[in-house]
Amino acid sequence: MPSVTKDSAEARVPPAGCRALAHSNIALAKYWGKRDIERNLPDVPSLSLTLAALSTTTLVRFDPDARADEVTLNGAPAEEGAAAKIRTLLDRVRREAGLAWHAQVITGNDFPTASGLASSASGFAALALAALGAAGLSWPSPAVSALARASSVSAARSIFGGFVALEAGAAQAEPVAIDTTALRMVIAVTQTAPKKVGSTQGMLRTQDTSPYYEAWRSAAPRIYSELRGALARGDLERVGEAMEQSTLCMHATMLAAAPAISYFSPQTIAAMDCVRDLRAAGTFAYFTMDAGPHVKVLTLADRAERVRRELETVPGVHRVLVSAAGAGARIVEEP
Ligand code: 2P0
Repeated sequence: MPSVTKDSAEARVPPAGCRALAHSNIALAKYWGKRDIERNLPDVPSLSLTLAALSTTTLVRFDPDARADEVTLNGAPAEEGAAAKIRTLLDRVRREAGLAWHAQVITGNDFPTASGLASSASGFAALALAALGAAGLSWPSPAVSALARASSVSAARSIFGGFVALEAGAAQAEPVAIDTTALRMVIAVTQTAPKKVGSTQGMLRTQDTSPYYEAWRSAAPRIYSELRGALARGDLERVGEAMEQSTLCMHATMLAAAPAISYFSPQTIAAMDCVRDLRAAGTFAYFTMDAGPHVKVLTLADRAERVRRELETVPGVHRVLVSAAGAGARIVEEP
């Protein structure tokens, strides 16, 4: 039977476990590339907006009678790759808590998993917070962010709400205190199948083989600084321009990898054109795409419905979501 390795550990473990909720985030200035693969540190700075409309809820319960870690994702046993990453995070928490019990993990997304809607960001943020709580540990947010980052760099940012920055080489993200109430992210969902090349694999291949990686590595910090400065000045047009340049530079870098990595579908291109047309007609709207075909559009609260209606007319767009900025990851009671 598993045993407790520190005298006090057992007493702190809540028998009912701990449930946490984290929102996904979309980077305006993108992260793509690792400075330190072992420690999972980012090679370039990134800046994101946490989104209220996309969330993961995760329950973790350490159980003295469990014979193995059990992971349920959206109602079914998790596939081995995801389960192994989850066990690695649980092992870190067990070491910190001096606990040897196995855990039950029950996690669910309210949006399609692993399709480029940043499920690993909200997933590992919720898991980090729930696992610490279930082990009886209460850590400050920067330390929770570092734990989440060790599993998935973008998850470091989902610990915080609103705008969030993660510097190149940094262990944890930090909140950027800028008002988000006037902004919305409109998300055109173009498909729901899991992506063909995972983010980690995609960025490592890009680093190893793309002749444009060095250009990306030097451009990304400049774009990040420009975007962050424009945000602080309230120059939203400049924010939007920098945001589009960041995503297009990132995708250009990976298109030049060998073999090429291409996340765009015909619908992606059509939705980008739709956003450009909206802008030409005077509507504030700028796009960004991640490791998937969906198009996320930064706009203003009073323009969001118009942007949604236009995106709904793009052939191949299945569904359009409108999201305000979300809060940071938190412990929740029953779902
Ligand atoms: C981002 N993405 O800044 C970028 C833009 C996707 C495109 O962070 O290897 O799941 O687990 O650290 O965080 C997705 O990559 O990668 C990502 P790992 P992660 O949001």
